[in-house]
Amino acid sequence: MTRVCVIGLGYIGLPTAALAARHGMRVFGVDVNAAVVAALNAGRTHLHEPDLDGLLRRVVTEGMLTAHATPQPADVFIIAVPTPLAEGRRPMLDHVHSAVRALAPVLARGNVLILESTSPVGTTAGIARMLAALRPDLGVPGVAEAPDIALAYCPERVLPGRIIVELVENDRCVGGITPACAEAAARFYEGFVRGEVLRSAAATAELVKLTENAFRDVNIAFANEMSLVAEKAGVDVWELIRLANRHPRVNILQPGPGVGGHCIAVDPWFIVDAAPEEARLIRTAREVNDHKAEHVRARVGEAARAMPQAPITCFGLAFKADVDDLRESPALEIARHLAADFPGRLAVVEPFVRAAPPGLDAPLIDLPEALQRRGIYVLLVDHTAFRRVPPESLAGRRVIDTRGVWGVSPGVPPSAS
Ligand code: SAJ
Repeated sequence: MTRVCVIGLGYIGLPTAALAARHGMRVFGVDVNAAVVAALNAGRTHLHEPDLDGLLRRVVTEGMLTAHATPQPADVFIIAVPTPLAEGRRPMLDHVHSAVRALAPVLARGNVLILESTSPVGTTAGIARMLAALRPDLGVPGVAEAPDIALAYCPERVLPGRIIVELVENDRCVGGITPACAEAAARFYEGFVRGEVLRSAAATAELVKLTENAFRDVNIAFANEMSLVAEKAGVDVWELIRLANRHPRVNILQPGPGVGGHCIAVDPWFIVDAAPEEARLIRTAREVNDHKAEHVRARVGEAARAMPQAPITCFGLAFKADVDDLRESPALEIARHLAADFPGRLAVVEPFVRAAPPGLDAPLIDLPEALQRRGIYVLLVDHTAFRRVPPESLAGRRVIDTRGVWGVSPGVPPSAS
């Protein structure tokens, strides 16, 4: 039976561990957070993700998945730890490096080590050099002529909310330090992935991941920029995009209050950091998307000053529809600023959150209560519950709809909304 050790039990590591266990592998999950380890051993998860709960309970009960504080001997090691932005928008690789130091002592001949964390080009090659220093007794690919282990990079590309489905269905790109490394890592994924597993080099696979998210960021920036252009021209941006998209080779994404989440709002900076002169469009797209949140805040500010007694209600804090994830959320940032700019006037409705997050000085109310309020409505997240709000509940309110779900466009003059 293949033994797998997954280091980092977050949104990627935990579902991957559960799926591998479900496919007959003996999995050891490792996390530095003792609460995560304890919860997992009790069959519980700290994440909200469709289908994950039942899957976990099953593999934990069967004894196929156990959680640990430190790496355990295994055949395949997967590193799935966060790589956030550090000071100066530089990639922070400390968690990856700690994981490598933690697993190095238990690494053995014949093992496969796969990095899944989003990483700048050269990170996997850097791990090879680290391992060569930490384990001089092992032949490390890229360093030794006759490698004893395989080392590869394989980015995840799953969409939060669809993680379990996409882990199985999506194609994977596996980049090895050598072709033999790619082959060994690809065979592991072929144990549970129904999509195609494509072999490449480590540096290419690292850049593939960054490219995918930068591509999406640039495309969303185009939509956000057009929303500003349309607003200035007094044109309904949603109708504009709907009509432009009837062209057979045009497919514009949707504008919003900015771009959030721990991936798309972060990863393009890894490219800019490595190629600041070359990545001009990618940098500008990031700036356009960040600016959109400031624009929304300014626009709500204008309305709030024009209606000095009016209560303000923000609909949504999450970074996107129907998730509870607040990381890098432009909605949360906008709400925080509005609460500070207009003390005592703001209330927030976010069905996916139980208590107001730190730094948000405004009461969290439920949807029926929110719809009793008058004044200014700011739609920040296109949650399904908000889509179902009947038009009559909006009557007489000043509506600023950043997602186009209530049929009210920022391009339409205020009197019409
Ligand atoms: N957004 C818009 N307009 C759109 C689409 C998205 O404003 O038309 C906003 C969302 O509201 C959100 C942000 O962009 O704030 C990102 O949302 P998303 O649904 O585009 O992506 P994520 O962050 O949930 O997941 C992305 C995915 N990457 C791509 O689609 C290229 C996913 O496949 C990756 O696995 C994930 O990043 C990751 O982990 O890197």
